[in-house]
Amino acid sequence: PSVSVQDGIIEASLPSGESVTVYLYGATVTSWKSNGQEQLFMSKTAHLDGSKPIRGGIPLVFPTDANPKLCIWQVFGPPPKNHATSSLPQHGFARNSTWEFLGKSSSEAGKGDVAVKLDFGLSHAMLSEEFRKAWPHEFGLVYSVTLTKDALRTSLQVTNEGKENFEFQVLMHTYLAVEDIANVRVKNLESKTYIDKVRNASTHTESSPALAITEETDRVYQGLDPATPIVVSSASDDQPLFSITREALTDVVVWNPWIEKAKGLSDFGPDEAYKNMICVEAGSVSAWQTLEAGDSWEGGQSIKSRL
Ligand code: TA6
Repeated sequence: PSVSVQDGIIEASLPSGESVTVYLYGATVTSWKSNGQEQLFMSKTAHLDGSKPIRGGIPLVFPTDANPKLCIWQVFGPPPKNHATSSLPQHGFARNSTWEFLGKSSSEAGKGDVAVKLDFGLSHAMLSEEFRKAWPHEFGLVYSVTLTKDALRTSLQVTNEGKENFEFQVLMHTYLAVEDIANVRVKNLESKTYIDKVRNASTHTESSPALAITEETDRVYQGLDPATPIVVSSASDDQPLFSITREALTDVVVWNPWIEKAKGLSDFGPDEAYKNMICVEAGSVSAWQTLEAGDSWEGGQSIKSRL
């Protein structure tokens, strides 16, 4: 495998041609190419200069998914009293902080395949003054991005380096590239409970074995078995496009802004690009993970593409 580090951008590629690109800004995966194709969606008007979170790839949401300004707490239940995250920006600080590249390692991935793993770190001391004040807990994050021939894995290790417990949420806000959202179905959500953020955070049970996206969709599916793959498939030939398994993440958010919301997002472009993406986001967001002082937690996702 080869790895290059240039201007805060780390690129790794395998002899078989797959490649991944990660920006130190937010430790954001911005590109994953396999079978010669880009697998992740990136808005044409995304800010790649650190001026705002990157609209595409895999933004990392930590320590909270909620948006205190929109009083969205009712979606995930009221935070613990005077919760530290209530003055953070939407989706927390991880995706708009500059991480450090801890290094790379390659290993045998079995069947003669190799894997290349890129590690990124973020700690409390590295945060901006504003974020340090807003979230005063000593912590360490190690985010690992692992590329193999047929999968991309991202996993996050959270360590509480302080003297008190803290609560957190985590979400891997993955933008998957699709040719036409009208031809996309999401499988293995049937009979799962979800919170519908488009319908006033009401709770529903999924009735469809193959969910079609035909309007603005913003749903938090809860309590899923992480080992059961969420499959994004093509309706026309029922072929799987992506298969996502998780570890220790039991929620999955399905999001598509659709027409109006896409127009309303200044860094989502072109407007019609909602047709070329679907966010399937592995996370732990419907409750708060408590991490005791000195403890660590790890969770992640593995995405296979064009199986
Ligand atoms: O994960 C779904 C969601 O929270 C939506 O509610 C929408 O806000 C989307 O993420 C984009 O959020 P962002 O903060 O990246 O603009």
